[in-house]
Amino acid sequence: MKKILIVTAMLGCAALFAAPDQPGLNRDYWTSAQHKGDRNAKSLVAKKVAPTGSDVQKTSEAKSWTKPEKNANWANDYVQRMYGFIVPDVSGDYVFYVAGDDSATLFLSTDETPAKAKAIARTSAWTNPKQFTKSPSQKSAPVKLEKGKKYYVEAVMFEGAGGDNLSFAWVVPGKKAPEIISEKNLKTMK
Ligand SMILES: [Ca+2]
Ligand SMILES: [Ca+2]
Repeated sequence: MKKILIVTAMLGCAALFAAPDQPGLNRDYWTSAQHKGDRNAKSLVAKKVAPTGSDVQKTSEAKSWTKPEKNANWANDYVQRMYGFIVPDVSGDYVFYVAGDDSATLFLSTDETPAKAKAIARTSAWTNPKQFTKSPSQKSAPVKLEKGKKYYVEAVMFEGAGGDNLSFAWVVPGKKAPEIISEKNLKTMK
């Protein structure tokens, strides 16, 4: 019982305080006061523009930074990214999908090095939350992953107005449908 309480307390903290190797992904977001018209999260990181806020997301589906029960439509004119590591349970070929509004891109590295990450899927047109099949570009080519190995992953998006959301998914070897990646296969970077 005590152990359960401690684990619950740790997961509670993970939602508020980032630390390396916790279940989930880091998330940074920039509202208009910070991004000042630069709608590219990669560019904001390169320029070391401090995010408006940072937190930890439990899965590969981003939630509102003010209302964690909401998976969409929580603000206008902002940029965000989710990043960290995926750790597969089984070795084999994985296919990834990304969805977002207004647009989103998914990057994956060949190991835990962020610098080796390459864009593997993107959508330039808005999608509904977890709508992974609106355009073919949202789907990656098959990627060979080894079980237990850490791979740096990063999903970026920007929102102008109207609806907004961000998520990515994988199809694990032997399955057909894209699944949101759960916290057991995700690790924070910081
Ligand atoms: Ca919006
Ligand atoms: Ca939008």
